[in-house]
Amino acid sequence: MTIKIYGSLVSRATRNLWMLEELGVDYERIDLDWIKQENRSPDYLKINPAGQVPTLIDGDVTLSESLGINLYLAQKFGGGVLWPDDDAGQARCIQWSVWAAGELEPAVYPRVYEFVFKKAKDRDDALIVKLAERTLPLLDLMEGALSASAYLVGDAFSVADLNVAGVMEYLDRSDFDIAQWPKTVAWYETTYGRAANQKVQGERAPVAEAMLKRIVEHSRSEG
Ligand SMILES: N[C@@H](CCC(=O)N[C@@H](CS)C(=O)NCC(=O)O)C(=O)O
Repeated sequence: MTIKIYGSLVSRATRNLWMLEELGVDYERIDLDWIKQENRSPDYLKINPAGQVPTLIDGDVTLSESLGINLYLAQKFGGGVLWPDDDAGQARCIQWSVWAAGELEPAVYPRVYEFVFKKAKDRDDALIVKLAERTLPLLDLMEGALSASAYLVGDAFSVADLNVAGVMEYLDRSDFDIAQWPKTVAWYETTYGRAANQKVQGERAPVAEAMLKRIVEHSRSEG
């Protein structure tokens, strides 16, 4: 049965689309219109009670949380490649993914809110400074890890890299210059530039501007 991913190209579902492209696994993407509240329909709430995207359905497995979905996909389809064979490597993939969701995302996602969703005059400058202060030690940590090995878990690309880069993308989208962390810059360029992700980003680009404009106008009209 084909895997289903609920979520548009302008949502965290792109992290899962990237993973599915890496794995060469067939999937069907189902877009939900957030402005029309399709993510709050009774049918959708049955599969994701939080009313959020992405959600994955793979046979009788229904999962939410983009980075958790990627761990599942790597474990199921990426053995020896995106999912290391050894317990220690697998544990470190989980560690970096939990770090991306619990430490990195709270520091970098609110920047997107300030830079993409708000008008320049309405930005909260104090918050932007606070977020930058919170981000610096996280980038130092990554730089340290990437000074020891080419990728986050040893010398091969894994789900750890995909999950962390999928969150770091928010820095890219919110004017945050990472030049002072050269190993991280090189790693990000190689990782984010992978063909599988470029395919997803290539599909996203033509629809993103119009979709974001609509979302931003809606969120501004809601105050
Ligand atoms: N931690 C969740 C966050 C999911 C999330 O916030 N998704 C957004 C779209 S990217 C959403 O569904 N927003 C609609 C809402 O919260 O009502 C994940 O990584 O999957």
